[in-house]
Amino acid sequence: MKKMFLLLGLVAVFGLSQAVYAAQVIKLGVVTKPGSAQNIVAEKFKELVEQRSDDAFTVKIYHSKSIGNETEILQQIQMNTIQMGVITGGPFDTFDPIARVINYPFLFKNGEQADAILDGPLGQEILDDLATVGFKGLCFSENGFRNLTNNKKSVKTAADIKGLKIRVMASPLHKAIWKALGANPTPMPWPIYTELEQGVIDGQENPLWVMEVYKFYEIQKYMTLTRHVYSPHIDVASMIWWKTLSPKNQQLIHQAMKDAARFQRKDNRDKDGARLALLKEKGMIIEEHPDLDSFRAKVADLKNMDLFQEPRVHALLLKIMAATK
Ligand code: EAX
Repeated sequence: MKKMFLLLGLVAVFGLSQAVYAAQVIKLGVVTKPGSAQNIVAEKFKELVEQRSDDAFTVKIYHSKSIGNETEILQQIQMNTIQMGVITGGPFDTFDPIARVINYPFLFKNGEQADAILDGPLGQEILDDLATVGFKGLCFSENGFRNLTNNKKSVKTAADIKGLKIRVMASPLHKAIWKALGANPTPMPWPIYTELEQGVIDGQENPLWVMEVYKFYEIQKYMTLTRHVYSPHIDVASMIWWKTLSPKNQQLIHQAMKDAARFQRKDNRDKDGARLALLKEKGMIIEEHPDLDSFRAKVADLKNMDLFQEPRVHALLLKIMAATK
């Protein structure tokens, strides 16, 4: 009899602990590897959500292309196969054209200006619009200002770009930018080390952290600080999943992602000086003061292209342009 009670007791305690401690798992996807900008956001988010929810939520981070490229991750978020993602702005283009507005060349002068717009009502218009394609847009973290690297020659003016085979993200806008600049743009999903190493492409463009974390200094000789596009990540959740959460949990998750984004943007910017020094030390030949006016002139007409003709997309672009003048 005594044994029986003990057994029942154990079952009760075990059962109870299961009920109390069965955390809801949030699957979050990033395409990049640990140390990358996206992963820093994801890891900070995980830490904050688990801590603030007393482990009611557990965040499982899928990284390093373990669940596909960025377009494929977004498709899985739409279907709620995974719940969240920290995804570079570029690939959102093909889901919702409003997203391409933030990737417009030479739009933001610096990170602080980008923060002011993206954290304000204009950024909110983009986040809200993503609901039409199945995403809850939470906030923006950053990849950063993108710079050109290549293995053929030192690029000082836009004329030097002519004929270079440059890998671009899966984004019609990015393709149009490099076509306008005179390159031969080749869309290709991340990562691209092998293609650069084998010379399938001459160059690529990304923020400084990428050259360090992905060791592009081993395979790309020249870099030009073009800063041609400020590249945010859009931090999103599956709308299907979002609607199942209580308002309290929505608030907890939203705030944790905003805090993670703020943490990461600062972290990324703080490290850029040291990165430039490191890339020089590793032997990259860096053009720090290219003739950016020559770049601006070649992309000046993009806003009149078909890509921006949808009225709401065009209107938002003009509003952001006016606000960043
Ligand atoms: O963060 O595809 C790209 O060029 C992105 O910037 C990449 O995810 C690195």
